[in-house]
Parts: sequence; C-alpha cells; structure tokens
Amino acid sequence: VATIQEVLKSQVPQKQADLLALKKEHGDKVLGEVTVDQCIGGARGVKCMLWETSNLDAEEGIRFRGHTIPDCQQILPTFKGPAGPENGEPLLESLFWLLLTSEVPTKAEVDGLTADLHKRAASLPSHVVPLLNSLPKDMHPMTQFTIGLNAAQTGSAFAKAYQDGAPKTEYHEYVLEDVLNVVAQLPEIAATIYRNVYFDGVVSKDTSLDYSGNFCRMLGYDDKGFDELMRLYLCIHTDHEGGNASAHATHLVGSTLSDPYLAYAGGLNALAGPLHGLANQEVLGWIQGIQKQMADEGKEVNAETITQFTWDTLNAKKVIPGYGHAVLRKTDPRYSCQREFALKHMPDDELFKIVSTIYEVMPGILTEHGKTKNPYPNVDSHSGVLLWHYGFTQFQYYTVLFGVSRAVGALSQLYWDRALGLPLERPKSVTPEFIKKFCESQ
Ligand code: CMX
Repeated sequence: VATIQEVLKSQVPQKQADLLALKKEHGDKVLGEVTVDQCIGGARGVKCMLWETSNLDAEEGIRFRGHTIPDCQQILPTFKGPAGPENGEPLLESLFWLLLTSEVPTKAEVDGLTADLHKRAASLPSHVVPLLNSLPKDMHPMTQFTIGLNAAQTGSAFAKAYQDGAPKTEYHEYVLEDVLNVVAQLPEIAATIYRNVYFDGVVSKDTSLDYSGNFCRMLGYDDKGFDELMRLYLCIHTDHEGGNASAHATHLVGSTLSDPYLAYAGGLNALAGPLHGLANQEVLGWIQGIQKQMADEGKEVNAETITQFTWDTLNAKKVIPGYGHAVLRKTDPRYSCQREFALKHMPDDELFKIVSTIYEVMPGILTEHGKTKNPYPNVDSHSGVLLWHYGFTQFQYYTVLFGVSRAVGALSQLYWDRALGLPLERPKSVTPEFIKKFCESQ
C-alpha cells in the first residue's frame, strides 16, 4: 500500500515540468483586466492566484480536484469501507488524500493515512496543552486556537530545515511533514479548548477510530450519528478555492516561507471574522435572537415573524449571517448537502424547521432589499443547527470546527505552493491619486 508521501514524491517532477511548460507557452497571455471598481472593491473576480486543489463555480459551487460534493459522497472511502452513501459519509482522510494527490484513494491507503495522523498527533509539543490550560475561559475559542497553533510551531520541521540551510528544492519535503503534523495536531488543540472552556478540561482519545471519530471522542461525544455528521462537516469545509480569506491568508503568509504552522495561524485569524467563518456562530445567535423576541412578544417563529425580524436586521444596517457570497450566485451545495443530512437524520427537529422556513423566505427578502448579489444561503447557514441537534450547543465554538477542517484544504495547497516553487506574493497597490491621474489621462 502506497503512502501519501510516496504518491506525492512520484508526482512532483511532472507537475513542476507542467507548470514550467505552461509558463513558457502562455506566460505572456492576458487572463483579464482589472477595473477601478475591482481595485477598490476587494479584488472580486480578479484572476491572479494559482490554486490546485479546488475550483469554485458561481452557479455550481465547489469541486474538489474536479469532484462535486455528491461525487465525493459516491467515490471516497467511508468509515465502513467502500465508497457509497449506504456506507455513510466520506472520511476526512479520503478527501485529504484527494486534495493533496488529486487521486481517489483506496480504503487501505486511507487507513494508512489515518494511522499516520494518529501517530503524528502524539508529537504535539508538551508545552501546548499547559499553555492552553492557562488561558482565560472567556477568551474567544478562535483566539485560543491560533495561540495553540502558534505555540505548536516549535515543532516545525520546515523552520528547522530552513535554519539548517536546506536547499529550496527540498523545502516541500519538510513542508509536507509540517502539513501532516498540523492536521494531525489540530484536533487535540481544538478539543482541549472545548473541554477547558465548557467542561472539565479532560480530553480522551480513541485511535481505533478515524480522524473525525477520534476528534468526536476528544470533544466528549460518543454517538455514531454525530460521528457521521462530523465526517461530512470536516469534508465540506476543507477547501473553497484560493481567494477566500482563510485560504488566501495561508497562501500569502506561506509565500514568505513562514512555515505551515505560522501560515495556517494567519488563515485561522482570517476565518475568525464574522464575514467569513465566524458567520456560523452568528447564524445561531441570530436565530436565538428571533426565538427570544418572539417568546417575549408571545408570538410564534414562522414565515411572517421571520420576515419581520429580517427587515429589522437589515434596517439596523446589519447583514443576515449565513446568506450571500462573494463568488456563489446560487444556493451553496455545502448548504444543500447539510440540508440533505438533516432531512435524513432529523426531519422533525424544531431548529431545522426554523432554518428551513428562513430558507423559504430569505431569498425573496434579500432580493427585494436589493443589495446583495447573492440572496441564497452559504455553508454557515446550516452547520450550527446540525451540531445543535446532537447537543453541541456552544455556538461561540463553532468556527473552531471550521478551522480544523479548513487546514486540510489550505495546507494541501501550501504543500504544492512549495513543491512548485511559487514565489512571494506581492501584488501592486496604487494610491487614490494614481487612480485619478491615470484615469483622467486615458
Ligand atoms: N445581508 C445583508 N446585506 C448583505 C448580505 C447579507 N447576507 N450579503 C451582502 N450584503 C450587502 C453587502 O454588505 C453589500 O452592502 P454595501 O453595498 O452596503 O457594502 C452589498 O450587499 C453587496 O455585497 P455583495 O457583493 O453581494 O457581497 P460581498 O462579496 O461584498 O460579500 C459576504 C460577501 C459573504 C461577505 C456577504 O454576503 C455577507 O456579509 N454575508 C453575511 C455573512 C456571511 O454569511 N459570511 C459567510 C460567508 C461564507 C464563509 O466565508 O464562511
């Protein structure tokens, strides 16, 4: 059975040659132009970043190495073994393999990767958990998460190799070590925070399980339904092409040859913003806001009262969390697959019914409001209600789960950034005076 290191090693020379050939043949072609609106408006739609692992289509949504989420549910190995929905959701390790190598792994290969990750988890530096234990319980879990990951950086193989003078042709070998170690170590950092902030601080493992199952035990959940949810959750949050803030931040920081620990800590800090990953916590807060107000007013939460509450939010100049997207123009397939999961496992859940009613009315309201380019729900609109169903109600923590998953996509790409020798990222900025003068001279 091949290891992921062996598969990647065999792929690198060809990929390097392909990229060189692409540059040589097409290096001077124009991919697009940049308007003043795009320059001022957060570079929406500007094609200026290479990303291997996934691609996002505005209508169709995400493809991981060319595979949609429903494809992945059909072809990737599951906990029970063979691929296929009757055997449950894909394993995170299966998707990790696909993102890194672009190949669909066998169950034996995935099991090998699971065992490797469990082994690597034990190498979390011994000062990290005591440091996390010393943090104030009211510090936001995402802040604790980046502190934990930054602290684990003392174990970086790449940082050490760089100091020891490794040649650039070998960087990616050390980066791969770090990428695997970070992914392996994040569950313990994340679970320690959860157990510290909300419970007794005790983290128990079960390495007879897969990555997600073991993570669930570490968080303190022992429920096969929740294990399956976590497998799906961790798969769908991994990657969303390169331009989103967490992936882009990881790529940018890594381009300075910061090691994968520091680079992904940058990504986590971006994920912690309410317009990005923190939206999953905001959604639950928003729903609770409706529930409280309606309870106070002796009213039901229904299409009519949700509509009123939505207008109140919009009129207060706030966004509706979980709706809208910088690229997508249709319902996010990551939303749809979570809805499928809910319809299958919890069709009568009260909170799910509220989320469904929101879905019925929100696109119409946002369209009438007339601002957002995409009135449909994104991934964060649905994830909380599923977690809540299994008793995971600490929604201030939800973005940490997103962060465990996003590491797999952002760091798979970071491996290829170094294997392909991609340079320092350094776009050109311009002053308002420049724009004015330039445009007036046209
Ligand atoms: N509610 C109210 N207004 C919204 C909105 C929403 N959900 N989504 C967009 N708008 C507004 C924008 O704030 C903007 O208003 P201004 O012109 O006053 O600045 C206008 O509509 C145009 O925005 P857009 O081009 O449609 O959206 P952007 O690409 O600028 O932003 C996003 C995308 C996701 C930040 C935005 O839709 C948003 O704030 N959504 C709510 C937060 C959210 O769910 N984020 C999670 C996204 C997924 C993820 O990364 O995890």
